Order: sequence, then C-alpha cells, then structure tokens
Amino acid sequence: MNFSTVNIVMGSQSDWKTMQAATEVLSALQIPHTAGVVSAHRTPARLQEFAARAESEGTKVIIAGAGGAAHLPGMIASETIIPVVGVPVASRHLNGLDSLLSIVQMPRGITTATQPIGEAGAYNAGVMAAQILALSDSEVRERFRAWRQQLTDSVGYEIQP
Ligand code: RP5
Repeated sequence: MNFSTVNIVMGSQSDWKTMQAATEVLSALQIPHTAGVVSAHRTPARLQEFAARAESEGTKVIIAGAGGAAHLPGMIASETIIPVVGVPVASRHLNGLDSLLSIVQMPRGITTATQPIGEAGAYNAGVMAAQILALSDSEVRERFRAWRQQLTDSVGYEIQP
C-alpha cells in the first residue's frame, strides 16, 4: 500500500479503465498521486488500514471509485477526516445509477464529494482534488488558474459546419 498527496483507490482492477481519467489533470498540474485497489466488500481490512494511515502518511485528498453497491467512498469517509471525492463507476446492468445513488446518499455528518457517473466523473474528481489542494498551495493554485484559462480559451464561439 503506497500513499501520495492524492490517493486514488477503486473497488476493482476493472475500475481502472474508468478511474485512470482522474490522473489526467493531476499529472498536468504536477500533483503527486498514486492509485490502488481497495474494496469495501472484498478487502475490508485493507480499507480499514488505508483509511487509518492516510492522514499520517500525508494524503490530502482521496479519490474513491466503485461500481454497483459502491460503498467504498462512504466507508473511507467514515474512517478519516480527509476529504473523499466519490466516483460512480458504470455498472453492467444498471449503468451506474446504482453506483451514483450508493455514493451520494450519505447520512448527515459523513459526506463525499460525489461526481458524475463514469469517465467524466473520474476526470472531474481529479479537477476537484486539484481545487481542494489549490486552497492551501499557491503553486498548485497558479497552475490550476492557468489550466482553467487554457480550457476557456479552447472553446471557440463559431460553429464548425
Ligand atoms: C465493484 O464491483 C467494483 O468497484 C466494480 O465496479 C464492480 C465489479 O467488479 P469486478 O467484478 O469487475 O471485480 O466492487
């Protein structure tokens, strides 16, 4: 188990094809990050250890993705005060609506920053993590500002026929 400024965890290796989008903005902004598999149901002891160690290991934001009965983000959030950004991975039969509802319907007092279903949600989880870090890191803030400006500048007004 390894730790970094942003830790990306997911319920299964099969989630990686969705979750790798979370690394795009983090890499672009030179924010240290690492990824691994932690399953709320298949590896509950690993979940406990991960959540218990993350704060003292220096992790500032956790991105957690899971599909179906997606209890991983909420369970991690219950075991640490580090902010958890949740990503609903699209499930085979219910297309991720089950994942979304599993992650977003948290009880009062324990919460996750829940993102859209699928790859767009994973990508935006990276954006959200960067914005959280930018609050207390002026270098990340300036890099994020420039990245956002570039995004804005890339949107042309004219429709291409
Ligand atoms: C969840 O079950 C995982 O997060 C994954 O999205 C889903 C399917 O996992 P696999 O059966 O592909 O390992 O726990």
